[in-house]
Amino acid sequence: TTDHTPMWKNLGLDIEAHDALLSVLGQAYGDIYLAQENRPEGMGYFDFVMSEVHGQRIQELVDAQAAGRKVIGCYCVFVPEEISLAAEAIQVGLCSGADFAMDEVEKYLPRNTCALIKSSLGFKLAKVCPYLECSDLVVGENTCDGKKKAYENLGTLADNLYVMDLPQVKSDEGRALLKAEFIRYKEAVEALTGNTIDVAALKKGIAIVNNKRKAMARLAALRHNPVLPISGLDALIANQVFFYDDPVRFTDAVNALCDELETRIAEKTTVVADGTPRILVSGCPMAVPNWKLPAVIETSGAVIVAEESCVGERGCRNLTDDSADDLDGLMDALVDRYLAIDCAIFTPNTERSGHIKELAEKSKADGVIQYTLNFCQPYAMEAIPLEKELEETGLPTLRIETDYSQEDMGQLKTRVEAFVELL
Ligand code: BJ8
Repeated sequence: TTDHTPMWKNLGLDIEAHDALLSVLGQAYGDIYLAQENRPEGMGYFDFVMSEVHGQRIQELVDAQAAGRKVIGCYCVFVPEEISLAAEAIQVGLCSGADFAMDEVEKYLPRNTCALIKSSLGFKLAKVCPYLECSDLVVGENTCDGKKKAYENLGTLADNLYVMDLPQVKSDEGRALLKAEFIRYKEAVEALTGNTIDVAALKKGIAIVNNKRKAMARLAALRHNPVLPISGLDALIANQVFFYDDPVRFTDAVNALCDELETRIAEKTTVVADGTPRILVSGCPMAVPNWKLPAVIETSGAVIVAEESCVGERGCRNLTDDSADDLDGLMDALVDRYLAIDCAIFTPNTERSGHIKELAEKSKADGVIQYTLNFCQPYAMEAIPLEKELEETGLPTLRIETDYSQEDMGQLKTRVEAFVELL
């Protein structure tokens, strides 16, 4: 294997801290992922990508930059990859799924900030994220209060932060704001890359991202089958890799995995015993390497069949209509597609409960686990009325609030096991 240390040094990473992060990550991946039995062979691709997450993929980004392309890092599924691709830029997710440098972070952010936000700042302060360090532009967005205020801090640490404003209400005015912001983003990406986005380029960007989302929809649908051909943990990895792999190569790998899953279903090859309770997980995004709750669920006698999450259905649902023949029409289509995202930062956010019920029905879920990061008000606030509504339709629901620490593992396991017993 190649020694990537010189590249990491060039990016300004703290090599010692970064080595520590990689070793924890590798250990956890082995314990949680590689320890599973009867995995589809197609997961080999994702295992490889994960093993090279800070290696080969970063080398590709650095090589692309040497050839004149730009890299854009982002934290939210509202940042339209179609526009980035249309200007030949590469868009990557900045994952924020592990605690790092928490003492340092608490010099900038209050202790009662959600783990995702703390993590994003921790990776910056500790200089351990090569994606963040190699990004030419980092895009923050005005979503929840925690994120938008934390970007003010991030802006003092990074000189390449761009903040996208987002509506909070899906009114005509909200739509106009999103459109204006997408146009401003398009212009910023054009200025960054020196490439002008024309109709053909935007159509190409839309096609690449639509194909990626179609492949994810295919994977999601295969998990609805009573013969379950893949674990929730493995599907989660595909959903996480979605954010930073090359989009075309990723789409091919997901489609190849789906071909195999179709064969598995035909041959009745399943990853779980008959009658294993099927769980839908709903709520906050699970960024790499946040595998804590899924690992608890899948070692407690249940299996995850769907994620109502931005790392999952909420992020992938809906394609962009590419039928318009002018830029304005295509931008409108993008705005329509993104404005349909049912993130809890919107008020009201009435579509979400319908989406959860529909997903529960399609995936034949026996119960819903609502996952909220501690101190995440938008999702915690929605969880209470959602629980009532879901239980009224006969869907048992468990509300979990947790963070990235391992301290509550025992307690989580006890609660999840008790819930699974009931199903
Ligand atoms: S579109 S869900 S990716 S904003 S968990 S930081 S909400 S306090 S992540 Fe999100 Fe975009 Fe919405 Fe999706 Fe705040 Fe809650 Fe933390 Fe959160």
